[in-house]
Amino acid sequence: MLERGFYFLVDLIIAGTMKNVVYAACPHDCPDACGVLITVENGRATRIQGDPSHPVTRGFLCAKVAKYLDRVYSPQRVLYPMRRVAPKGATAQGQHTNGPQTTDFERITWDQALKEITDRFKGIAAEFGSEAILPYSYGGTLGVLNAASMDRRFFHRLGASQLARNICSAAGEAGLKSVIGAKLGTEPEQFRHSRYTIAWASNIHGNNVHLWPFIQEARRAGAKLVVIDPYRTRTAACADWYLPINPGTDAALALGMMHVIINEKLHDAGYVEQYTLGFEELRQKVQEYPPERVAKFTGISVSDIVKLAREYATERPAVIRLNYGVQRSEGGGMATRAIAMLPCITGSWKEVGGGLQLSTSGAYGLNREALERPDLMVQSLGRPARTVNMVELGKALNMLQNPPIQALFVYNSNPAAVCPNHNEVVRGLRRPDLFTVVHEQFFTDTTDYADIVLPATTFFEHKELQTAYGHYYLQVSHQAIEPPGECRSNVELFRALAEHMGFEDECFEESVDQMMDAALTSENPWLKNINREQLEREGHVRLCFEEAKADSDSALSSFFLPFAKGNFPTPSGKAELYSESLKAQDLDPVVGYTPPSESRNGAKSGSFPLELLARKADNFLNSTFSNLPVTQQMEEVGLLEMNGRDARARGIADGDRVRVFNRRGDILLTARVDGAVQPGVVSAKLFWAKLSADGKNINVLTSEKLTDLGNSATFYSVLVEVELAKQTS
Ligand SMILES: Nc1nc2c(c(=O)[nH]1)N[C@H]1C(S)=C(S)[C@@H](COP(=O)(O)OP(=O)(O)OC[C@H]3O[C@@H](n4cnc5c(=O)[nH]c(N)nc54)[C@H](O)[C@@H]3O)O[C@H]1N2
Ligand SMILES: Nc1nc2c(c(=O)[nH]1)N[C@H]1C(S)=C(S)[C@@H](COP(=O)(O)OP(=O)(O)OC[C@H]3O[C@@H](n4cnc5c(=O)[nH]c(N)nc54)[C@H](O)[C@@H]3O)O[C@H]1N2
Ligand SMILES: [Mo]
Repeated sequence: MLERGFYFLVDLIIAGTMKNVVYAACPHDCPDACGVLITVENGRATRIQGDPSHPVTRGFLCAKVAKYLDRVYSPQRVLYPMRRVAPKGATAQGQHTNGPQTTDFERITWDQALKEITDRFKGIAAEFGSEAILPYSYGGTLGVLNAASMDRRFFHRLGASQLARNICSAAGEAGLKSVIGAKLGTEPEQFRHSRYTIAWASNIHGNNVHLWPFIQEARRAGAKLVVIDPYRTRTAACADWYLPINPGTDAALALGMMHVIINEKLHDAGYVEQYTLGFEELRQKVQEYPPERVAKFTGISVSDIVKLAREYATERPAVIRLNYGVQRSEGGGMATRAIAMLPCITGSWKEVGGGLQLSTSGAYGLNREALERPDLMVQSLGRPARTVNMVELGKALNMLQNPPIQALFVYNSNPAAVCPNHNEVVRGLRRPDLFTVVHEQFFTDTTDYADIVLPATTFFEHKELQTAYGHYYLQVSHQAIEPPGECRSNVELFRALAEHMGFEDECFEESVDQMMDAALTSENPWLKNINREQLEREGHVRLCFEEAKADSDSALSSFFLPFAKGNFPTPSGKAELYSESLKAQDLDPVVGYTPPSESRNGAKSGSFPLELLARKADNFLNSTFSNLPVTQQMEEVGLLEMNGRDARARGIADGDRVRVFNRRGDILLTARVDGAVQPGVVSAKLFWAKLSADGKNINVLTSEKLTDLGNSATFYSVLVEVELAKQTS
């Protein structure tokens, strides 16, 4: 049944055509979480546009979502449950499955699929214990319900292994929270009031494009934009000042800046005194990082370090847009921690257009317990089920014992493309005794190893509640069209699986609306006056900050300044420049820079001389969108970008086929000598393995090594060598 809400902007009947506009919210893994308007004519979506009334979307969409009708109506979509009838992986002809016309699978009914899956699960649980079953999900949709609700209830009740969802942001989260206590930051609307913006590891044009108009507005009023990134992004190309930095050295740069700021007394002594803890320890620590030493690590000159520090501390208000690129590095937690200290010592949290944004997601405070029901967790071994880090999937599938993983249930993710150490992941996925289920919209790299593929809806086809990690609006996304074929949402899939398992708990019967109401029933004061009916009527609603801080200065009351008067939700209630909890973990309680072992400054620098940035593409979203012709047209794939000096030293010219390799694997790419990277750094983009010329993916080169804080992935601490590819006739 179509679960439409009440929010139709237009409802027209023109010459027998039923036309309406439905409010929805883009659920893809992006900070912008756009409000979108979908025009539906006679049951078919005919147009998508950004909602002009959404204060951050402001009427435009990114290039990929603007073409979303091509995704929804793609002939490549998975439409029916399918069962594997050919061996896993490449078929005999070396062909991979990339469409419903596959001969690798046969169509089955939903009932057959659900029965087969639950029979296998029951058998595995009886023989090995239910911990032998591993769910695997990440950011396919960030919709509140379809990302984490019925699925979690199901796996808790089943007693499956738990998944540490650390592939993206865990190091940054740990670093940020160690200083300011929460994932809160400057709202995008305030960037227009900034006089000095640092985009630090932040490819705003590519990954966060709805922030860009605010920055441009500020620049038209005279503000300066500085970009710190080892890759010359489109954002860097547009900046007033671009500082290429050696990968993984950001903690050193931030410490060097603080060296200048503190020693030149450019910090805000009043703010520091009232609202921070450990300034004296920090003052001592930064003495180890004079600009002369920092310049050697970072590749940024002494004069530039000094200038950056002085400008940042004196041009007011100054804001930092920090993004997650900085924490995909072995020392990423400490790097985030060091950068997060900057606005705390300059006191820029006090100012409209000041502060820092890494994420805003901590503001929502939805009732996750009600959604996920951790209380249902079956403790078959007298303790909570073990936790497997999703970054270490290769290790888990190949080496984990007691019990070994016997079943893998993938949804909202494409691990055969996005996981580090791809060769090991694929080795595990090929195991004949592993039972793999994949719930997907498309036949991805991962479905090539699935025993059962199940068809998933897109956000056009289900109702959802949507938060954001780059702004402070909550949205309801309405269902615009009927699901094609037999697609089911994640919520409906896990509801059906629970029924087939014989789980009788009432929560498996809750409707989507009931779950939304439960999510909104929370202690969080910022949600106090927001209910589903309002969201359904209005589409997007700003969190209620004004109400919660009625005592603050009236001039500031329309802006959200979470730390203007301290109020850091840390153990001490202050910004922690010194952290007892880091000390308890045997980590530097202040902050420090440790060169990544896989870097030119690091212990393994001799073995492979070049640092690889295994980056995201501006026109894909991780591996999503990389299979659609309409988005492929916008993105050149299969390139290794390198500096002229490194190319010449290896006899490589622009356009040559090159082999990029390290101990973990190798991949063939085409050299592009374009000035995007400095000497010593090379860069390549994430893409589906099976669509690449050699069937490989850049993650053959990345490692399962974890970050210093948060046990996150280290996609940007990778050493490689490059050589001309041997000619094959
Ligand atoms: N178009 C598009 N948008 C996306 C995504 C996508 O794939 N494509 N991905 C989404 C996801 S999953 C996320 S998590 C968000 C946030 O994603 P981000 O973390 O912002 O994205 P990245 O591209 O990983 O990193 C940002 C920038 O950091 C740079 N960088 C890499 N290493 C270093 C370093 O050591 N120091 C510094 N200073 N910079 C470094 C990279 O070159 C890159 O330009 O974006 C989301 N938005
Ligand atoms: N080399 C390298 N690797 C990386 C990164 C990098 O920068 N470089 N970035 C890392 C980061 S930051 C992240 S967040 C991860 C992302 O890892 P993933 O979250 O796995 O990201 P995607 O590649 O976008 O795959 C999501 C899949 O979910 C599917 N999907 C979408 N909506 C739904 C739905 O409603 N239901 C179901 N069942 N499926 C759905 C999509 O079709 C898509 O195939 O990748 C990481 N991997
Ligand atoms: Mo991510």
